[in-house]
Amino acid sequence: MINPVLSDDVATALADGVPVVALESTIFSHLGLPSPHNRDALDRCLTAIREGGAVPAVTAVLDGVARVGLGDDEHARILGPARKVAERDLAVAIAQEWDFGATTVSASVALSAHAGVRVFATGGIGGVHRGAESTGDISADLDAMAHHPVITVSAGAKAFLDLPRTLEYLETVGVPVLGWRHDHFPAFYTRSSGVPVPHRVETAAEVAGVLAARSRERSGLLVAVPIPEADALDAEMLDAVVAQALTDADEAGIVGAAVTPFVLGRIGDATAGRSVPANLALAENNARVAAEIAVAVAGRSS
Ligand code: PSU
Ligand code: MN
Repeated sequence: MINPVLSDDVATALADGVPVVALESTIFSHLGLPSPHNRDALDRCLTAIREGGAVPAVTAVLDGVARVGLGDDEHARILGPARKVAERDLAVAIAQEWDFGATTVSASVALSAHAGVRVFATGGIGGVHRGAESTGDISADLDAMAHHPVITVSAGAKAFLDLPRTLEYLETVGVPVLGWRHDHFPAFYTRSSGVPVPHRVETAAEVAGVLAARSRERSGLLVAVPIPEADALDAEMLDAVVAQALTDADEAGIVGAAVTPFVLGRIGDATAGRSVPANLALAENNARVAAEIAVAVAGRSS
């Protein structure tokens, strides 16, 4: 079985009951954000977690080793080109000794669980894609949340997924979805998708309480945090851009993994580059909320 290597500071924190927040590496690699914004995003997330009183734990596969927590000198290694690693790919990345496998949400949640880390922050999760009724494209992120006892903190799901179906799927697999001081599932760049969240929470202590009281020992939960008001993009404009980009992608025969960068590129063009600062702001905000939750979780178990 997989046995991730922990950095010294993460191992010490876990042993001492000090709060830890895991981060994925895909969003900070070239798969997620362009340079130099990716470095900025990573610095801001690490700082937000530390200022919140928790120890950050970046997950990745480096030189064929699954890692939870990197040394400061190693963080630069996740800022470049990468091979995407979902949970099922972890085993392959290890067996084939990949230089750098960038962990997605599913891989990060799995590694967090194996390391004993209870809280994980990201930008947006993967989910049920529009048209999944014919393509079957449903992100492994959803199943990972159902099968590992980790709290995922995100600003909803990727901008162009089928959000109602994503929430239906999470209901089916038994993942509680908690709106952070908000009644609607956020839509990444915008605060509300219009789809109600099943439950709303106001405090980190409530989130820790839900984790403690869940009925399946090996299941996690999702905390949906809307992007800060000042950083949100215009919802109507975004809807139109995404719809057009998906049509264009379809007509150009762009499918699978190539769709995300194509659509994100279009959103960047249409917002005159404002989508990248929005992405950074929401990731940092999620890291801050995750640290608060990690402090509450650690407080409960001490
Ligand atoms: N959200 C984004 N951009 C991304 C991702 C999410 O706006 O690049 C990444 C995350 O790492 C997430 C992954 O876990 O995409 C989901 O990929 P897939 O749909 O292939 O499961
Ligand atoms: Mn997919």
